[in-house]
Amino acid sequence: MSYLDKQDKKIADLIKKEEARQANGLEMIPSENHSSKAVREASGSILTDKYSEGYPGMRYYGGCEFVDKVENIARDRAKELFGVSHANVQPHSGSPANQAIYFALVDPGDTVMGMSLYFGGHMTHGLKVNFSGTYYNSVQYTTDKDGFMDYEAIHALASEHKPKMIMAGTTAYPRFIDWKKLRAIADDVGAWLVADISHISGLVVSGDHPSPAGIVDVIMTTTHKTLRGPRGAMILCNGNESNPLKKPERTKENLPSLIDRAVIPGLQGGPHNHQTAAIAVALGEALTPEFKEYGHQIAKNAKVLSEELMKLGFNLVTGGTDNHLMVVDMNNKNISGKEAEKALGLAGITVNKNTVPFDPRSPFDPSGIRLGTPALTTRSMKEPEMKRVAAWIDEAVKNYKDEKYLQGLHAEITKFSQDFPLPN
Ligand code: DSN
Repeated sequence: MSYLDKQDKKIADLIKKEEARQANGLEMIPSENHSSKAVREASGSILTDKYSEGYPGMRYYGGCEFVDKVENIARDRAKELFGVSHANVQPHSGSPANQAIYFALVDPGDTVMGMSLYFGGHMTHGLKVNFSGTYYNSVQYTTDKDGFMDYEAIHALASEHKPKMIMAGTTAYPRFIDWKKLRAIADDVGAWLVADISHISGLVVSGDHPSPAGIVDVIMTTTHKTLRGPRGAMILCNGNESNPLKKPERTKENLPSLIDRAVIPGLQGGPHNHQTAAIAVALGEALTPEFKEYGHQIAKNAKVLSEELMKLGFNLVTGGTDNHLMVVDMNNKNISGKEAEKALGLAGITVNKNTVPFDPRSPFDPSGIRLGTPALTTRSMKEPEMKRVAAWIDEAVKNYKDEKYLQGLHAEITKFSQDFPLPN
């Protein structure tokens, strides 16, 4: 019996139930994954008890000799993995990391540009109700009618509005992002170019998505999606060695200092040292040849799953995928995204409802669903399993009103899942 079982049975039981839910079903939300036991051990370690505001060697607290080493290892591994000269591993998660980037590069009231959430962007890329659309003059680009990024339209919009920063990145876009085209647009209008690669960073590491390193000014990634670490985020850039003690000019050479000062004291207090340690462990895993294989398999699985779904008559936005995810327009199946999410959930397949480009429905009850392969690939599923998963999705959607049928499907999926246990 664990300490938690003895002390707080209510919470212990809920954690066990969540573990069983994950183990007995198929996690297909493309931003989710299953971290290793080593990552979770570091995340649940005694480092959670330590304060260390500042950076290694420059802390406002005593007793930081070990957490300094942990943070330096995380930073070095991040730099090696992404081929940059500077890494800040302290942002508590993706939204604060993006907030720090705004704080570093632009001022309230400045014009910023990003992809609309409803076309596959993120809230922090300029959504009106988010800080990014409230305190900045946000201009949003969409996709073309087929769901592809339209670089000519983005260029035209940038030329019209002259943003000071372009926040490029996606959460529900199934195709490669052309960093060089975005660089040319940013250069033409004199904007900073930021790549939010939270979704695809694992694929960037494995070479299955072009890397923005050396092309964009700043890279941000969360650490818990395809990168398969703990919840957290990193900001990566090139430039002179960081001097977080001095307020720098906004130049490319000063990016490391600008970012570090924006994270603390600009935005956050103490870093989460347990999280930093777990990030270091995950980055260590990502540096192995096995992780490259993992990234390749995520992409292969997504390709097969998307082809199978299309054979079954599903309408995929952009007609397929280049990465780990797909957005499925359910309109031709006469079921809404919300209904599909619920039916698939009852069958043990977890996905999320999602808008499709130019969605006639509301974001709370949109036309589509978003699904991906990172978590299933972690459980060692390969192409044959993707074919079975596609067939189950089809059956669940066809029988979405029949709860008994969906429960039967869940039992079948639970049996199948036992051959693909969660890591460790
Ligand atoms: N919430 C994340 C996602 O699901 O894509 C983005 O931050």
